[in-house]
Amino acid sequence: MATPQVLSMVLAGGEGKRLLPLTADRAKPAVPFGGMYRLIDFVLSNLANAGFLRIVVLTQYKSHSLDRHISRTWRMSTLLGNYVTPVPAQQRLGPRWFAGSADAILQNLNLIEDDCPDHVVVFGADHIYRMDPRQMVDQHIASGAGVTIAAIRQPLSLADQFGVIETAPDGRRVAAFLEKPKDAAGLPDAPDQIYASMGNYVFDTRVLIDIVKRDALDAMSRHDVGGDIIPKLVQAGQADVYDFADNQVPGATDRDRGYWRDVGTLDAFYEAHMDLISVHPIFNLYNRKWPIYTGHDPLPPAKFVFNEEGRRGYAVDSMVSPGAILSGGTAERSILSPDVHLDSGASVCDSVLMDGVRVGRGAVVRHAIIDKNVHVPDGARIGVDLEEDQGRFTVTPTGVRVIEKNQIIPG
Ligand code: ADQ
Repeated sequence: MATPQVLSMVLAGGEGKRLLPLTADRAKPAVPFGGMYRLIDFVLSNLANAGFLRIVVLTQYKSHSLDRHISRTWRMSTLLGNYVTPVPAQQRLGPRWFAGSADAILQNLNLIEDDCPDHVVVFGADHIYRMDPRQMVDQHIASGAGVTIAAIRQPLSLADQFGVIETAPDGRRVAAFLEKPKDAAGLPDAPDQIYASMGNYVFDTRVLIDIVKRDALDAMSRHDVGGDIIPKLVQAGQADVYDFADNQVPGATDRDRGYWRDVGTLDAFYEAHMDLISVHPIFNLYNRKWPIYTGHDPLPPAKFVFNEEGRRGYAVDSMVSPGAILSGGTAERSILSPDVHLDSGASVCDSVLMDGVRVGRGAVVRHAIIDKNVHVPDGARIGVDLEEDQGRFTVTPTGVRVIEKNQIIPG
């Protein structure tokens, strides 16, 4: 049997409003994660590891850093027709931006028509997980469904953030689908859980082309994949579910099998980082059999200096990226991205520092996410006085201080 032809479309145009201020200047899929990565590296690594090497990334909102990251990191050999191409909104169908994710697909149908795939994998771009999409495509082909939706159990309390799926008695066919319902009911066998769409779909090519064209004519539609396309295919009896719990990734451990995080809020983003630096993280970045790829400027190894003032630079329970220099400054339970500098006596705890952050002499940073290139002046205190911090930074419901890119902090 001939290998099925698969084209992957990664939806990467979302604004990510709930991640503000980290998305003030960049699309959500370009938000840095785990010191060395961008959110989009996770979905692209999953596709690349599966050998799905014809990938278009649909971008729109503040896409400059996303485009740059993709072009630099994800340049692939064009031998055998492989590519990862960022496709900006081009207003092909008239002078308007994408109305929603389904409109983004509609405006790029030429890419599908040019490629002539049998199936189109349409994945979101802002989740932390490992998944072998071949297994989902195999199920999709075997079942003959028009669309197959990846699904995972999630807490009932999060129902209003997800597409909620009710399956038919066979456990496969989607009987009902509600996009972000306010009053979802729990599952019969687990009343405190729902079955959530992961925002990852495999479409039969003809079904996809047909539905986005029909949806374009629907004046009531918001032209959103989760909000409009999927409910229509469910109603037509054409949608199946793929249970993420069945996915087996090479090298996965019992602990990280089934891990999936929608880091849609600042607190979820922070928690996912704290997992990485826990002694036994659930998500295993060290799985060499299913690597998460990324790219960076060449930088020297991280350096820890016992300085001339007799202060030791050290980090414990932390991840420290290349180019970092801890010159008499310390990090505990923190993630330091490339090119972070901690000066003499600086103390950083329970924090995420992005590229190029400088923490001055004697400064204290607690419970914070600090975006790129922020300079914390000598002696400054972040995460110590809640009232003071509320006046100058974003403070999340759990008290994480978020300092935006290039923000000037008074000394
Ligand atoms: P959300 O993530 O809230 O829910 P959405 O904001 O549409 O839905 O984002 C889905 C993906 O599409 C993201 O990767 C985003 O970057 C991208 N995107 C959004 N608008 C776009 C546009 N105009 N152009 C290109 N890309 C765009 C979705 C589903 C839910 C599901 C959750 C899982 O709708 O059913 O449960 O994902 O997180």
